[in-house]
Amino acid sequence: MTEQTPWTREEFEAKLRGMEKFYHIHHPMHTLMNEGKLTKKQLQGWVANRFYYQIMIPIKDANILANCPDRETRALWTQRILDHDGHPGDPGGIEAWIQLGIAVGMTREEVTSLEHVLPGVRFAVEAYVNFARNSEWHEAASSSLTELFAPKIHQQRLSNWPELYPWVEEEGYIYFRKRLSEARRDVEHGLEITLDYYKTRKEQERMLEILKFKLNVLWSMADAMYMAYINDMPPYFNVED
Ligand code: AHQ
Repeated sequence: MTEQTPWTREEFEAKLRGMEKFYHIHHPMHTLMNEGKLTKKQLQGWVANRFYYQIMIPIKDANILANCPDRETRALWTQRILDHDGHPGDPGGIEAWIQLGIAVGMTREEVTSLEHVLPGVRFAVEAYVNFARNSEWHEAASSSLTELFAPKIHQQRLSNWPELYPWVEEEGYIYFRKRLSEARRDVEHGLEITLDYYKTRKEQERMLEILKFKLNVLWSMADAMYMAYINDMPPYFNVED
């Protein structure tokens, strides 16, 4: 069978952006959230579970750094870890997410204890970290490109929550504001790595599979939260103590 012609850079980027329909902004967990239909408890559950994703992002990125021999790439990629872990002058995204937890009515300890993290969320996040740990660094780096679609979901929260969830304290918005610009910068770098690396059509198709894997990670996290907090069916809900 003859090798199919590779997509041009523009066609390849359009194929990647065409995956937006699988993004978790379309998951009922997020559509209910964006319609103001979550209770305080359900929103707290989402924040507490997403905290596990947030604290594992720097671990994921450190694995990419460990696998990446290219100094220039590492120098840029290191910024992602600083953005989350913080550095002098910026307490970082993980601290901002704890502020979000407090802003929705939890204590710092309730968030950082990970007591609310659901098995399905833990498994999905760990699948992402293990993918980064065990993959060739370009493939791991390009799996972050679900963030092509992230600015819209951050903007949605910033625009809609104040009216939908007026009880959320102002500090809760720090993370989403911070992430708006960081995600755009990260996507620029991630896209450049991706469009440069996958040359043949087969490699380009492989990248679409990698992006679908990461979209599945985000969708599965939302599935676990929907079961527990919307269907009121947390793990083992029907098992007698
Ligand atoms: O807050 C998010 C974040 O820091 C990251 C890092 C990036 C990655 O390396 O995979 N992806 C990501 C995402 C964040 N927020 C999610 C959201 O819905 O708030 C979106 C998520 C992503 O699109 O991958």
